[in-house]
Amino acid sequence: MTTQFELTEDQLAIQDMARKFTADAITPHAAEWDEKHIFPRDTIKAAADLGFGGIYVSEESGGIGLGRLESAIIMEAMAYGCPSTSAFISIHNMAAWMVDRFGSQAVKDKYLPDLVPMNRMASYCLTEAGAGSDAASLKTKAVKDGDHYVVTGSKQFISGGGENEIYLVMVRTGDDSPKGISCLLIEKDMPGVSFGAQEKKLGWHSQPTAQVNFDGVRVPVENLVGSEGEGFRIAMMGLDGGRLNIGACSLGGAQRCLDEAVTYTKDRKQFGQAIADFQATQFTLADMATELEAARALLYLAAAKVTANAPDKTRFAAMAKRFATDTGSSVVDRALQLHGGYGYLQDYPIERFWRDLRVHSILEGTNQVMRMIVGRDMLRQ
Ligand code: FAD
Ligand code: 2MC
Repeated sequence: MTTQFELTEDQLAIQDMARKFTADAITPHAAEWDEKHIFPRDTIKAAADLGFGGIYVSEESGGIGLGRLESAIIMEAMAYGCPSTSAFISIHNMAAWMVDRFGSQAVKDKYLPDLVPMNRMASYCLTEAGAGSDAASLKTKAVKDGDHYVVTGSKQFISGGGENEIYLVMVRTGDDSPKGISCLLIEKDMPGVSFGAQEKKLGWHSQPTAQVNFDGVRVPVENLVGSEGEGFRIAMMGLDGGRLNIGACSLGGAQRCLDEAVTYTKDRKQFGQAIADFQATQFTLADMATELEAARALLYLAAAKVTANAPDKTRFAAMAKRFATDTGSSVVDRALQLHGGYGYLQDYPIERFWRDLRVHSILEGTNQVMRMIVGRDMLRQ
């Protein structure tokens, strides 16, 4: 009974590789990326050299064909150094998987050889100014004209916007229902594509976020991913995995802050003793560790369900995203408190993790939407 709750030797080896990569290539630089708003393209490319640009892209398509638990383990490990960079790689993986899983052979042949090694990087474009949580109300229009779609509209808050070369865009090809939505692959250089200014954000400074605009962009019909009308389902299936990864990024960031808090409280002395010797500190650390382990257990279970295509995978992915991101932020907040005033300074990494993790409760579906998904599913049965 116990072994099913432990990582296999292969999973431990993947975790070890991701941890080593993080310690060497991410952790030493993350504070500077954050402070100077540096987008670390070379480091991201180095992650792709390990296969992390196509973690759950099939081996036939050049990916490393792993499952969602392995992906969560990798994202968690990289987030220990920089949640923002790890989450950026996660979004690329979500888009690359959608191309592999739903794209025609022609689309796969054309794009995956560059997407998997991250020679070209991909964004996922669902949100619009008027369509956030109610994503199915999106208005970006694609009208067929011969062997092209003509796309007009605007996508809001796009991670990688302006930098990435490939945009997986949910567009309206039919009626106003979710079944009127399709998924199109649009290239940065296609005439009519433009970008808004880079958003100024609380966190996630190592990656760009911008509006993406389409003004009569002519997109070849062969760039349709899936069939016409299938776009919303494809977008939601992508998010089942994306939400796991975002939750995993919160776990990794929170684990880092918990480890920092243990070290700091053993070292810092007040009232003639280490603050770790106060029972209040020990109880706080104990709660942080307990809650983090519980969130990790749920997230790994949800990841296994998404890999297995279990009937309740969407419910579990939503539960895990909600719980891991809320727990992660709460753990980081308590780590900051245990650092006292120093936790508020950029001299220590905690405030960066506090800022980076905050958005995980909002994006890839707010945590209220996660509750909506779980609640609806419970009441449906
Ligand atoms: P709204 O939907 O307007 O929500 C506002 C508030 O109302 C929230 O608290 C919400 O939970 C609540 N609310 C809404 N409806 C309900 C309801 N029915 N019941 C209860 N409460 C409700 N999107 C992309 O497509 N691609 C990206 O790459 C991407 N990257 C992002 C990066 C960043 C840094 C950020 C901040 C956002 C990004 N997003 C991206 C957009 C993100 O997914 C949306 O911000 C999110 O889905 C919420 O939409 P909204 O901001 O319009 O908020
Ligand atoms: N897998 C497969 N199909 C799904 C699905 C899933 N996970 N979720 C929904 N569907 C199907 C659903 O079955 C239905 O099809 P059918 O009518 O054939 O049964 C169709 O999609 C419509 O679903 P709903 O009726 O549930 O649609 P509704 O509009 O009521 O609500 C909701 C959907 C609220 C769950 C969705 O709009 C949502 O997730 N909103 C949050 C938006 C979001 O997550 N944005 C993230 C943007 S990306 C980002 O932030 C990044 C950083 C990249």
